[in-house]
Amino acid sequence: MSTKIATPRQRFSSGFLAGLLAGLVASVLMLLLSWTINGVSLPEVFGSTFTFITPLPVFEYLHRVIGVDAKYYLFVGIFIGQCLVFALCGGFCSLLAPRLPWSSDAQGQLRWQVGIALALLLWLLTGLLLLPIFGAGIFGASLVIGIGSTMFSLAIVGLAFGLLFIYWQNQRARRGQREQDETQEQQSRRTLLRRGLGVLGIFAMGAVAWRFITGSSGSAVSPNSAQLLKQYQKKVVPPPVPNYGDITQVTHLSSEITPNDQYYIVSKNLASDPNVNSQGWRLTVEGEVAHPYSLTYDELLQLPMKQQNESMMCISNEVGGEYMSSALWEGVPLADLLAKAGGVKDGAVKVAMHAADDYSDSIAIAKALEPTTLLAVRMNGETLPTGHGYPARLLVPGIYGMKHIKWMTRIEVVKQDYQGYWQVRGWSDPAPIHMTTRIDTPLAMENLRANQSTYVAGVAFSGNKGISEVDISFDDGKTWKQATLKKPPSDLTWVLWELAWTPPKPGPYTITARAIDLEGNVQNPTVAPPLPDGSSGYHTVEVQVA
Ligand SMILES: Nc1nc2c(c(=O)[nH]1)N[C@H]1C(S)=C(S)[C@@H](COP(=O)(O)O)O[C@H]1N2
Ligand SMILES: [Mo]
Repeated sequence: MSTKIATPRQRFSSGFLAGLLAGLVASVLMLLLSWTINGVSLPEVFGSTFTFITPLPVFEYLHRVIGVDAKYYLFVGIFIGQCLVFALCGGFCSLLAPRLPWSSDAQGQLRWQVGIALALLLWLLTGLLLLPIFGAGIFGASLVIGIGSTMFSLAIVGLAFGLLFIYWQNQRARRGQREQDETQEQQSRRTLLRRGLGVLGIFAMGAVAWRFITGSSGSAVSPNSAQLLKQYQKKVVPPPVPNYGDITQVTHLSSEITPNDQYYIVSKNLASDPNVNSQGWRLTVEGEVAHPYSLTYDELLQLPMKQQNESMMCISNEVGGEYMSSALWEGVPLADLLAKAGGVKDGAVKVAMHAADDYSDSIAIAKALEPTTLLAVRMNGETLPTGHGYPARLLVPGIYGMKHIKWMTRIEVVKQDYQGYWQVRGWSDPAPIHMTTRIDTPLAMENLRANQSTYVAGVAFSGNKGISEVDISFDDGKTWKQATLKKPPSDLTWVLWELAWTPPKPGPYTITARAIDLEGNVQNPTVAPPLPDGSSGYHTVEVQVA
């Protein structure tokens, strides 16, 4: 049976399968190009639009159910969708190509020129229609990677798809000719379909497994918030004097400084964070400044540096969650970079920051000029790692991680409001950190023994207001016991705390923790989800005492 005498339906489905396979290879190639040579990654472009148009309540629901890992599901969904679109292209090509007089050779095999024509068509459609519709401009003109890189990488991906498609389509047609037998043909088609779906399935399972491996640790917020709220006193005047002392570095208690390879990582990017080459990198300072300028990496490194201990927390961190870490940073004060431009002009209201992954955000001028707002180039004594924003990332103590822009390329002083990547998707713009206390040990559902001493320990973090007190309750907030604090390296970091505890009698216990900052503000017991302003409430851990 040749493709010539196959029914339209057979032609379509055989083209669909060849297209699915070629599309899978082309899509993987697209990711590889984006990782290696800054090629365009269509899943990023589509994903960014998807999160932009998703109504806030839907986003909020998905975020609550799936958490920060939602982006991996989104990526797998888009990736599979993209493969299916390639498959449809293959199907229609097989259906329509035989109508073109030049498309097949004497044996009824599709010529490779058809693959090139298909690639050209897809290239034009993507560059002139799809990318502009998805907000990336003609051939990615408004992406940081730019037109050239987008045109080039799309062309390679398109050609790979077109030629592989022709190859597999003809191979199938040839096999079909040999086999003649209709049932065998269908069997082989089914096998191919199974293989194709199998590969996609493995991808999907990989993503799901990923989620469970990296897993959310099952954080809990106090179930008795009503009672906690009733007796909540917002501010303690004067603020408590910190109860500093020696603490035991018990198992599971976070370390004061998080090693670079254990520091949490969050980015909007679905599959590929930018890999910036410092050689061609420039940092531009422009907008409402007297003298706009740009710096090379080496010039940036020559500027006076400041060391700063600071912890960070992601705005999507649940109370008790893992998206919180601490480091010793080194960088140039943003105020110095602005001063070098002759200062900001009158009427300027914000400093917007742009990054190599088309991420952007802004901070108020006053915040930009604070001495602790830095452009960091080193982390824990090492060159800033790629995942944390090499060559340079912003630090803005007191504000959620969202505004700690990584892979910085451009500082733009603006005289009108500026809403960043997550703000146009519904997240807070001022985004001040909500004070939080995490119980690191005991672990949830851990079995303890009555009359045997143990430790309750963890970290408390206020952003930039330090911690003056941490209190622990074993009776849902009726009474509190003061924990010992380890004197922190700065007021911008989390504070390690510890309380020795001997459970008096067997039974279930709920441990609740709260903190007070150096100004006397007490941690808010009101339970709130991360979206839109960041989570609040008290972390609780339930244990069994035997
Ligand atoms: N360029 C860029 N910067 C970014 C992001 C991003 O997606 N792109 N994500 C932000 C968010 S939401 C957080 S919480 C922090 C995380 O920084 P880390 O990965 O170094 O911990 O980076 C911020 N800076
Ligand atoms: Mo974040």
